[in-house]
Amino acid sequence: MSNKDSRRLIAVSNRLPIVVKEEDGRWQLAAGAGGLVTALSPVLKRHRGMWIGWPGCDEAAPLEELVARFAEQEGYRLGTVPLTQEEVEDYYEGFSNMTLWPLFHDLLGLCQFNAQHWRAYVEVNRRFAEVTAKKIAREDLVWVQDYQLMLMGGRLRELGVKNPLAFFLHIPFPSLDLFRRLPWKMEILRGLLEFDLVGFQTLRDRRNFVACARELIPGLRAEVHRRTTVLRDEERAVRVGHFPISIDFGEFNNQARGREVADAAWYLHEKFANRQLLLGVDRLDYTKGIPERLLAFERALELYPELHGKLSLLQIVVPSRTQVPEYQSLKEQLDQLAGRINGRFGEPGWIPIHYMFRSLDRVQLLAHYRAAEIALITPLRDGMNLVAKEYCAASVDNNGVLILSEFAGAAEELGKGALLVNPYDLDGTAEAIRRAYTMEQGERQRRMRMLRASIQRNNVHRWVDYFVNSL
Ligand code: ADQ
Repeated sequence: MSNKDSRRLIAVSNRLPIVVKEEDGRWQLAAGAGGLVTALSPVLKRHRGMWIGWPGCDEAAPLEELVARFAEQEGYRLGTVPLTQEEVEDYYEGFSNMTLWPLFHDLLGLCQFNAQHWRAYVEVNRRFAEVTAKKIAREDLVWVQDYQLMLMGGRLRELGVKNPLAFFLHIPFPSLDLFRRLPWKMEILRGLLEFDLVGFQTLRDRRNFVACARELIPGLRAEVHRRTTVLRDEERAVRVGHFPISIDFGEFNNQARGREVADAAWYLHEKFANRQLLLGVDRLDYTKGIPERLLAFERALELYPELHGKLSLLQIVVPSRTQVPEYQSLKEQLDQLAGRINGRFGEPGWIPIHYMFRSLDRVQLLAHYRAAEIALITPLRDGMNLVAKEYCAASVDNNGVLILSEFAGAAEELGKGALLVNPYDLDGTAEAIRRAYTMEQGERQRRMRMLRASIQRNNVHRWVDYFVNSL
C-alpha cells in the first residue's frame, strides 16, 4: 500500500494483540509482542487503521477507557469483540483447536467433530462480522487473519459489505483427501470464496486449496498465473496466492549483536563448555514433533557414541492451550521421555537433555539462539515456523546449523541452506544431528550466509506490503 493511498486497513484476528493487566490497582493495556504486531502496526498507524478482535481479558477491566488511551498512544484504534466463557470453550478451544487445528495439520486421529462446537464457530464468526461491518467505511480494506475466522467473508457479504476483503491462513491447508472428512467442508470452502484475496503460506497450501475448490464446487474455473490462481464462477472471481510470512530480520539481527545478548550467550557457552548445544524452542503443541525429536536424539546417542559428553539437547517449551486435554498429556509424555533418556545415557558431568517448560524473554531467547551451534526444528507439520527464521537472524557469527523438518512451510524457502529431515524418520534425523555436529566451519558459514540473506530479503515488512498491494 503506498503512502498516498488514503484507504484504511482493518485487521481482524481472533485475539487482539494486546496485554491487559492490573498493576498496583491501575489497569494497563499494552501492545503485545510478536511478528504480526511488529509488521502490521506501522501500516495501521500510517493509514489510521484499526485492529478488531477478542480482547481476551478480565471482564472487570475498564476496556473502553483503555482502548481510547491505546489509540492515542499507538496511533491506531482497536475494536473489541467480547466472548462469553462458553463461546471461548466451544468456538476457540473446541472447533478451532480440536477440529480445524489437527485436521489442517494432517492429524485426523486427533480431530473431534462436534456439532455444538460448529454452531458456536458459526455464531462467533457472525458476531465478528457484525462488529466489523459497523466499524468500517466504504473504502476500507479488511484483512482477516487465520483459521478461527474462515466464515467471516461470507457473513460480511450477507450484511451487504462490498469492501475489498482478504484472508490469510497462518496454518497449512490440507489435501483434498483430508479436507473431505470435515462434515462442514462446503460451508468453510464457500466462506473462503467470499473473500477477494485468499493467501496461504506456501505454494503447496495454495495448490491444496485450489484442488479442493475445483473438486467440490462444480462449475468453478481456475486460471493459473505465476503469482496467483484466479477461481471464477458466473458471479465472482477470487484470487488465491501464497505469501510466506517472515520476521523482522533487522530487529532480530541488531538485538542479537547487542551487549546484553552477547553477555547472556557467553554465560551459556560457559555453562556448556566443551560441548555443542542443540536447541529446540517451541510452543507446547503436538504438531511441533517434540517427542519424536527427543527420540531422534536418543537414536543419535545409540548410533554415534562419539557424541556422548560432546552434545546436549536444550529443549525449551512454552506452555500453551493448557485447557485442551491433548496438551496436558503431551506435557507428561515429554517429562517422562526426557527423564528416561537422561537416566539411560547421562554421565557425571554430562546431562544429555536439558528440558525447560517456560517462556523466555527476548534477551534470553536471542542468547539461546546465538549460543546454540545447532537448531533442531522438526515439526510434524507447520504453516511456516518462525523459530527457524529467528534462529538464523540471530546467528550473527554465521556459525549455526539449521536442521529443519521438510514438513514446515519454512522448508520451501530455507531448504537449500538447512539440513532437511523427515521427523518421523528417527535414523535419518539422528544422522543429520551427527552431520551438523561434525560440519566444517566453511560449510556452516556458507549455509548460514545463504539462509540469512534470504530471510533478510524476504522480511515481514515485505510480506505485509506484498499482501496488501496484491489486494
Ligand atoms: P506458532 O505455531 O505459534 O504460529 P511459530 O511460527 O514457530 O509457531 O511461532 C512461535 C513464536 O513463539 C516465535 O516467535 C517464538 O520465538 C515464540 N516462542 C516459542 N517458544 C518460546 C519460548 N519458550 N520462549 C519465548 N518465545 C517462544 C503460527 C503457525 C506457524 C506460523 C506462525 C506465523 O503455526 O506455522 O509460522 O503462526 O504465521
